Amino acid sequence: MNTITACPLDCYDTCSIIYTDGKLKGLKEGFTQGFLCPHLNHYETFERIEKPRFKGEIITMDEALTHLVNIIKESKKTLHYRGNGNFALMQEVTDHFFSSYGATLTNGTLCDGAGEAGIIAGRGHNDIMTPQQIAKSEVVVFWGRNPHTTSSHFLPLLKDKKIIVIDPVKTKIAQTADLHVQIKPHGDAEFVMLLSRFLFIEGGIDKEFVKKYAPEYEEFYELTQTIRIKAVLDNIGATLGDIGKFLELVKDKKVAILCGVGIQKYLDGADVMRAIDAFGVLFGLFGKEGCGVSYLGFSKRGIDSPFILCEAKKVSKVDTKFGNFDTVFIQGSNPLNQMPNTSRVVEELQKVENIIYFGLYENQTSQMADLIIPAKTFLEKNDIRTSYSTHYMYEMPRQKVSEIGISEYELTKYLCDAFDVSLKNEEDYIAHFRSCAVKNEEGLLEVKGREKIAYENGFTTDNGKFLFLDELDSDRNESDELYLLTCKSATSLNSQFKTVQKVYLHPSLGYEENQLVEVSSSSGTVLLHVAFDERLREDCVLIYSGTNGVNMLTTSKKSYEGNSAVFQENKVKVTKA
Ligand SMILES: Nc1nc2c(c(=O)[nH]1)N[C@H]1C(S)=C(S)[C@@H](COP(=O)(O)OP(=O)(O)OC[C@H]3O[C@@H](n4cnc5c(=O)[nH]c(N)nc54)[C@H](O)[C@@H]3O)O[C@H]1N2
Ligand SMILES: Nc1nc2c(c(=O)[nH]1)N[C@H]1C(S)=C(S)[C@@H](COP(=O)(O)OP(=O)(O)OC[C@H]3O[C@@H](n4cnc5c(=O)[nH]c(N)nc54)[C@H](O)[C@@H]3O)O[C@H]1N2
Ligand code: SF4
Ligand SMILES: [Mo]
Repeated sequence: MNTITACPLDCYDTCSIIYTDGKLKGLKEGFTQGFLCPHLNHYETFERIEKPRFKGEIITMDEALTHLVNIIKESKKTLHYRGNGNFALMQEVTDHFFSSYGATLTNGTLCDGAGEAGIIAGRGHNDIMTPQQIAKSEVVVFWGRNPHTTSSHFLPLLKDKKIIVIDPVKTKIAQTADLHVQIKPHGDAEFVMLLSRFLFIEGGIDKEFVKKYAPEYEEFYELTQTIRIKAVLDNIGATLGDIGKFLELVKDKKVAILCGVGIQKYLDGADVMRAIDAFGVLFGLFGKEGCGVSYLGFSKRGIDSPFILCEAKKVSKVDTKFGNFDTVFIQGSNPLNQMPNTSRVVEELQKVENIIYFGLYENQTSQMADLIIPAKTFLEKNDIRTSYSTHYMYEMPRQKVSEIGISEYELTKYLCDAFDVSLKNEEDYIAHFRSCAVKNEEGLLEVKGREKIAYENGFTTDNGKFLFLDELDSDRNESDELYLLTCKSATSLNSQFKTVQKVYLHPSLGYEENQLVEVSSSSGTVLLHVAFDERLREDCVLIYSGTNGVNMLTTSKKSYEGNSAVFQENKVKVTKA
C-alpha cells in the first residue's frame, strides 16, 4: 500500500503522510513540504501497550471486551472522558454508544476554550487565516505562539516577512524577530489596549472599516484611556519604544496576528483574546486578503456529526468529579498528567470503582486503571480528519494490518451489539464526513461553506457588528511569587512521546544547575531538577506540558468564559529541597 494519510495528532500542521516500506514520510507537494516533526519521524519506535490488562493481569482482547461489557452493565453511573490524543473524526464514534446508553459525557476544554470564547463574544464565530492567507501577509505577529515547536510547517511561509513576537520567553522566533516584546505573563490585555490607544492617537485606525463593522469604537477608546501608561508599561515589561516600533512595523501593511494558547491560560483568557481582536478591528484587519487575527480554529465548523450525541448529560472536563461515577472510561487522554490540579484528580479517581483506559501508551493514567484496552494507531485503522488551521479535510485510510489493539469503531461496534444500540457501518460514517467537503481544483478536499478569506461576509454577532470589551478585569495576582509558564515541548506532544522532567529557571535566581528544588503553589508541590534557561524572564518558571507533576501546581478553576482550564493562573515559589 502506498496511499496518502494524515498525521492524527493535535497539532496546527496536520501533515500529509506517505507510508512506504514501513516508513512515514512527509508529502513533498503542498503544505507538508516533505518533512515531518520528531514525533512522527520516530512514531513507530515509541513503545506502546500491546496487550490488554485487567487488575494487573494480561488478558486477551476478547476477555477485555467481556469485562468492559460487564463493568458497564453493573455500574449505575458511567462517565466517558475523551481527550485529544487523536484528532480524527471517528474517535467520536464512542460518544455515540455512551450517549445512546445514557452515560455522561464531558464538555469544556483543557486547551483553547477561553480564547475561543473571547473570539465568539466579539466576532460571532471563530474563523482562521489559512496558510495561503498567511503567505500573503507582509508582517506576522506571533502572540503567545511558538512556531518552531508547535507549528514548524508555518516557518517556510515567513520568508521575507517582518516578524513581531509577544512572548515572555525569548523563543527561537523571538531571537530573530524584528521586534520582540518580552512581556510579563498575563500582561497582554493591557499591552494591546495601549497599542490601540496609540493607534487612535496616531490616527492609524481604519475609519471606514470601524464605521461599518465596529461602531462602538469610540467607547472602546475611552476604555483604553483608563490605563495608566507609564505605570502599566513598567509593570508588564514593555516600553513606549516597543509600542512605537510595533505601530511603525505594521503601518500600511498586510498584517497577520497569530495567537496561540499562551495568552489565554488565565481566568480572564477570553478578555485577553478579545482585546487583541479589538486592535485587529481598529486596524481593519478582518475580511481582507493577507490580514487577520487568527487563533486555533474550530476544526469541526461545517461538519455535522452523524453520531447520536444530543441527549447526553455532560460534566466539565476541567474539574470533573470522577468520584460521582462508578465507572470512568478514559479514551485518548492522560488526565492524571494533563488535567489541572493533579492531587484533586487522584483523589477523585480513587473513589471510582472501575477506571478503564483506552489508549496507546503507558502513562500515569494507565498505571491507575483497572482495565487497559490498547488502541490501534492511525496507521492501523480507517479515519478522516479536519484541522484547526486549514479548511481541508484529510482522508486517513488504513496503511497496515496489526494484531495489536482495537479501533474505536470496532470497540463501539462490540458495545452497541452487546447493548442493542444501532450503529451504521464504518464506511457510512466516513462517507458522511467526506460529504461535508468538496474536491477543489487541486484535488484536495475542502470543508464546504468555509470562506476563503475569513469574515469577508462580515461578523456574525447578533447585530453583525464587532462587540468590544466594555471593561477590563484588573484583579491580578501581583505577589512577588514567580509566574508559572507551562508551554509545549519540542520532544513531546503533551504527555505523548518524550517528556521533559525539569524545571527551567533564569540562572540569576541563585539556584544551581541540576539542583533538586521544590516548586509549590496554592494547589500543591512538585520536586524537580533545575535546568538553566537564559531565554526566561527572572520572574518566571517554565515547566513544560507533559512533565510529570506540573499539574500538581495548577488550579482546576475554570476560565470565566469558555469552560476552559487555566494552567497559568497560579503563581509559584521555588525552594531548595
Ligand atoms: N511539539 C509540540 N507541538 C504541539 C504540542 C506539544 O505538546 N508539543 N501541543 C499541541 C497543542 S495540544 C496545542 S493546544 C498547540 C499550542 O501551541 P502554542 O500556542 O504555540 O503553545 P504553548 O507552547 O502553550 O504557548 C505558546 C507560547 O505562549 C507563550 N506564553 C505563555 N504565557 C504567555 C502570556 O501570558 N502572554 C504571551 N504573550 N505569551 C505567553 C509561551 O512562552 C509560549 O512560547 O500546540 C500543539 N503542538
Ligand atoms: N500543565 C499543562 N497542562 C496541560 C497543557 C499545558 O500546556 N500545560 N495543555 C493542555 C492542552 S492544550 C491539551 S490539548 C491537553 C491534552 O491532554 P490529553 O488529551 O490528555 O493529551 P495527551 O497527553 O497527548 O494524551 C493523549 C493520550 O491519547 C492516547 N492516544 C493517542 N492516539 C490514540 C488513538 O488513536 N486512540 C486512543 N484510544 N488513544 C490514543 C495516548 O495513549 C495518550 O496517552 O492537555 C492540557 N494540559
Ligand atoms: S505532529 Fe504536527 S508537525 Fe508533527 S507530523 Fe504531526 S502534524 Fe506534522
Ligand atoms: Mo491543546
